Amino acid sequence: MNDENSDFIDLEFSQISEEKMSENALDFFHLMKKRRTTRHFSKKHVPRNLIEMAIKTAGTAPSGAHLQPWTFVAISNDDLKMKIREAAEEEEKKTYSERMPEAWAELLRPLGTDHIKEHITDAPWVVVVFRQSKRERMNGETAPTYYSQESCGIAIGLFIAAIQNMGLTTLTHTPSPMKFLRELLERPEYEHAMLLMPVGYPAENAKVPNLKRKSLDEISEWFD
Ligand code: IYR
Repeated sequence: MNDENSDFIDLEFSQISEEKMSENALDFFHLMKKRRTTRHFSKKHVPRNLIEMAIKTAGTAPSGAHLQPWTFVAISNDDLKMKIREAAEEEEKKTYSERMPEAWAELLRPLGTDHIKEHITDAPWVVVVFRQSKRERMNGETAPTYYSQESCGIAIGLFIAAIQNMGLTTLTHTPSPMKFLRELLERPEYEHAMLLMPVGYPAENAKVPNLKRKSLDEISEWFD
């Protein structure tokens, strides 16, 4: 702790009762339990400051060596959203019709996904998350980042929770391959698009597949 390179400050922490913890835990669980992935978005306007808050929340995520290896690109421009949609649909058309093996396709059929991506142009915002695989050292050399997949995955989880908490909805869309996003959004070669998330209100008659989530028993093992 007294290393000369370190700069430590006191942790901000306010203790709450276990009763309050249980109440908070239950409230948050109920909030997140209601989160669903719909592909049907309304075109209703969403102010930029809400997207900024979701990105700021995502930016609180822990990251490997605190490198914060993420760039969130937020797009509300209609022309750009249309270009992204066209490029995504072109790739996805090939994925769905030629590249996807049957073992994969059989799982997607009940989810009703296909290569048509209206959500990219319907939603007022599209947020694309880029993972930085490299960084610049103080001396100007290029060096790797560490655990960038894990770090970005955690940040995306916080982004999704922030969107749910503010009363909006988002969809985790993975147009594949995603290289076109780096080109369209003019990101450097060491940034890799990870996920495209339309954000907005659900359409009035938005539908979701009738899915069941695994129970606690099914997803956990305990050594009490
Ligand atoms: N990338 C495609 C296909 C797709 C893949 C999985 I795994 C999904 O859970 C849903 C879709 C797409 O985004 O449509």
